[in-house]
Amino acid sequence: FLPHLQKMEETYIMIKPDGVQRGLVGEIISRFEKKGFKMTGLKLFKCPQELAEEHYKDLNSKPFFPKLIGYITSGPVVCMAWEGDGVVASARKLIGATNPLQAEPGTIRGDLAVQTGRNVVHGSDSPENGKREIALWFKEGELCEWTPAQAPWLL
Ligand code: RTP
Repeated sequence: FLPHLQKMEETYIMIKPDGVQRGLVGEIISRFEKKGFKMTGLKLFKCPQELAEEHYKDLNSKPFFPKLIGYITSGPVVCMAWEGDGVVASARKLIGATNPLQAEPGTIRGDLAVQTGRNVVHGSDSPENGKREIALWFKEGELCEWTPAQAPWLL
């Protein structure tokens, strides 16, 4: 068992087009940085229809699916990979409930969003989906392995 070679838990976080359009990119990234997680991938990206459909394939029978795909492909998104202890569940807490009306103040959606259909950010719902989504949205060579100089809890 070599703990330093164990891959940390990782999650895919995406700032949706409304977050980009409203100038919330810095604010949202800042919340994950301040929490103490490590960013390993970051890009601004115009999502093709097929990728949006693949990402949300579990929802493809829902009535809101076409609207959701239209929303996600309506403008650039910010794709991110983040790493850390319990990062999947913790990021979901920072993000808050799917419906911003139910999201607690202090969460990203609780503070910055109003409608479910414009809820500014996505976060993977399990470590397996974290891996799947990072592989889906990033190409090889786009992710960056690095060691923070002063954050021993990340090592
Ligand atoms: P996400 O995947 O974006 O992090 O959201 P989530 O897990 O909190 O919610 P999920 O149920 O997976 O839904 C994915 C996204 O679909 C949109 N949605 N619209 N009734 C509606 O109009 C409706 N329900 C869901 C939201 O953008 C939601 O985040």
